[in-house]
Formats: sequence, C-alpha cells, structure tokens
Amino acid sequence: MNQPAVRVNSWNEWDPLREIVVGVADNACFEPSEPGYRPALRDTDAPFPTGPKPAEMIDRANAQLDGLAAVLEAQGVTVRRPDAIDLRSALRTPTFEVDNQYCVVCPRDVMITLGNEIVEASMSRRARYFEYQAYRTLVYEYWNADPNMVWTVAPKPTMADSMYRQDFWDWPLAERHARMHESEFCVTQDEVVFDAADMNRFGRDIVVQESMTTNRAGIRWLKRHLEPRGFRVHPVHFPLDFFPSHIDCTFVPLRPGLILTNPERPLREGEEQMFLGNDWELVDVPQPTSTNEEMPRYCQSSKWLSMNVLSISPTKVVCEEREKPLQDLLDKLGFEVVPVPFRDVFEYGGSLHCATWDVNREGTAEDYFPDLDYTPVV
Ligand code: ABU
Repeated sequence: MNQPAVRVNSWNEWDPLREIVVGVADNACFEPSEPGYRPALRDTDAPFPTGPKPAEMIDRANAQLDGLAAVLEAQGVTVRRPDAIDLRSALRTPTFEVDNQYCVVCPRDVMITLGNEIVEASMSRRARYFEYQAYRTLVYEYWNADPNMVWTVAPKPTMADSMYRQDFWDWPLAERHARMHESEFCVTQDEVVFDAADMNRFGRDIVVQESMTTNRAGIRWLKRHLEPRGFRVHPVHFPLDFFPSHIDCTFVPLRPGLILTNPERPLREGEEQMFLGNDWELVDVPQPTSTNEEMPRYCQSSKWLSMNVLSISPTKVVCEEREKPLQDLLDKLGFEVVPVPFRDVFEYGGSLHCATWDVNREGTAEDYFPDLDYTPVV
C-alpha cells in the first residue's frame, strides 16, 4: 500500500493518533552521575549502580513497551520503533566525557513534532547528548517521504563543566523553598538548553516549562525559531517543584478545554490566567497509588508518573493499569480508559507519555486561546 505523502503532522497532545514511536530498552545502562544529574537510591545511601542494566530488567521493560505497541496497533495506530544503538561504550567529546549513555526508552524527551516539523532537542545531560541517533533512520524516512516535512536540529550545547551549577545539588530544601521563584537550577543560562518533554502542544500555542532540563536561553531559542512559523511560545513555572524536569507529570492537556494538573505543583501565580481566561478547566489529579518511596528501586522519577498518560484521541486515554483513582477521574470526565501495565518501564525515566513520540495525529493548527494578549519576541 502507498504511504500518504503527509507523514509528519501533529499539532497537539490529543487529536486522533495515526503514527507514533514507542521506545525500546535494548542496551540500556544505569544513568551515570554527571553535573546535570545525580541518580540516587531511594532506600539507602549505597552508591547508585553503574554500567549496563541486567538483561532480565531490560527484558521486563521491553515486554511492557511491546505490550503498549500492541495495544496501540490494535487501536489502528501505526507504531514505529527507534534503532537499538550502542549505549554501553564510553564517550569522549572535546568538552566532556561520560562512561556510558543511558537508554532510548523515552523519545518524548528528545524529539517533538510541531505541526509538519520535527525538532531534535538540544538536551541537557551528557549521557543523552547522542540519543537523537536512535531516531535518525526514522527521521530520514519521514524527510525522504514527506516533501513538506521540516527537520530542525537545535544547537548542541557544550555540556562542559561550566554549563552546570554544581552546588545546586547541595542546596538544602529550606534554601530551595526560599529560592523557589528564581528558577535557577543545575544548568546555567549561558547556553541553549532544552529537553523536548518540557513542552506541551496546544495547536499554535506551545507551553514550555523552565526547569532543570530547560533554561531561559533554551526558551528564547524556541521563541525565535517558532514565532516566525506562526507559533506562540509561553514559558510556565511550577515553583513548588524543586527538581522540575519535563512537564508531562505536572501539566497534561487531554482535550480542548481540559488540562490535568498536579495538586502538589501549582502554576506560578498569574500564569493560570492564560488558561482560565480562554475557557480551559484545570483539574487536579488524585494522589498516585504509590508514594515516592514505593516507586521502583532504580526509578528516578516522581510518583507523579501516574499522570503521564497518552491520548489516543480526545475521548480515549492510555493509563497505567494500577492507577485506578486516576482512571476513575478520567471515566467521570467522559474518557474511555485503556489500562496498560507499565511499571517495569518507570526506571528508564518515564511512563506512557515519556515513552512515546507522536509523529502523526489528525487535525490542523487551531487557535485554542482566542482571547490571548501576546507579544512576540522582537
Ligand atoms: N520524565 C518525567 C519525570 C517527571 C517527574 O519525575 O515528575
């Protein structure tokens, strides 16, 4: 069968899904400690493991990733997979060295589709600098097949020691609380730094979280790049999240007019106005079924992976199978819920939204914020 000419088209997080990439756990390693990241065990001060992950852990994660792929295919969605690249060798670049890479389980962190454009993020961590390579076969395929597809690679930062604020990791919680409105984290403001998963897509409006993985220079780059293409880019902040990284466990749009919100991470005062003033409802999710302490042993993400759901359409959502309180809320809000087991994937940095990257959804560039007062960068 001939493939349609338009292969790359996705404007938001909820339109009916046609084609998606699901990550793979092959060759995954424990994430190394580096200036932009300090993995730690939850239950002990023992050192975090290093090097390749054991085969049985990888097999368990792959079984759940394959399970998600099968569920999506049964829903009529085309599922693609990244290349299983070598992640186990040490890297040495002119500006940094790292013992091994991490994994290619979470395409959402690296790749984003903005209409007919695919953007490869700059990334913020050394062990993830070359992760884009796992997606290049797919990107070339889309680029060769779709004459309207635009492919953009964001500037690569040095990831040299000077790009990071190392004392960040030692700030006591009281100091973090006192500094919570400063939005200064482990990356400095000198270079363009962003992970793709700090963005939500709402048609022509892109919301981007300032975080440990996205700095103000990164947001400036996104504005200058996207505004001439008709997008409006809105920085947002969640000051009570002292270690913010990726917006999709904090602020999750599910259909026009509805965003799931994290009750422990409210928006900075005033930032909710853009949404409330345009008839969007912000609905707090229930507490997750696990506390942070009960999350899988090597998982570095928070309990709020519970709300890291994936929309198949504006009426159908894939949700982790244990998260019954959230499933009940989604049901009350009128969604059909597709439960999927996914906890064995958590230690690879995410849940259902993180582990996917939608390349094609039905729909076009809509304006969901008609009453917005917006001044583009000059
Ligand atoms: N990669 C998403 C993790 C976000 C969180 O831990 O809340």
